[in-house]
Amino acid sequence: MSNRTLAILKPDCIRKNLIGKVIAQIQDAGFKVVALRMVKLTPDAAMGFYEIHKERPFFKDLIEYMTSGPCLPIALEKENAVEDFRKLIGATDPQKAAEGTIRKLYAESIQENIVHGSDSDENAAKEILHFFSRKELLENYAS
Ligand code: IDP
Ligand code: MG
Repeated sequence: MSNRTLAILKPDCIRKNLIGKVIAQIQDAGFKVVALRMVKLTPDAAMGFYEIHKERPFFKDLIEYMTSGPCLPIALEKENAVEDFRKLIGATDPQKAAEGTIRKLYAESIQENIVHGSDSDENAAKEILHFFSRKELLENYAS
């Protein structure tokens, strides 16, 4: 799945009514939507997803933020998906993000930064399966 990545439009993206604009920017950059769903994460689901950060000082706030409203996971496909998507979204801290990136354009703070993007092919594969079944990924791929 090295041509795939997982995006999540985070709760601030949904609250700010930016779903359309952000997905348009993603598609204009050449990504194909393979699967998409709106979900309200439970604390357990958010903690599982961000397990790697559980010792970090911002972990509790991150879980509160990610469970503060619905979010929208999207499985995306493109050659070099992981790296190209990280470029498209920009640095974690919007103040450090390059001009024109999604986080630079729309993010409020290092925490409320609009969008998630997988950081490696290995994590992309795991993260996609966190939200979408193999069956639906296969069906969507065939369509
Ligand atoms: P990434 O989303 O750019 O990969 P990570 O370091 O994996 O950044 O952090 C996961 C998420 O945790 C970030 O997107 C952001 O929402 C939040 N976060 C990261 N660093 C901080 C911080 O220093 N303060 C508050 N929240 C943070
Ligand atoms: Mg990360």
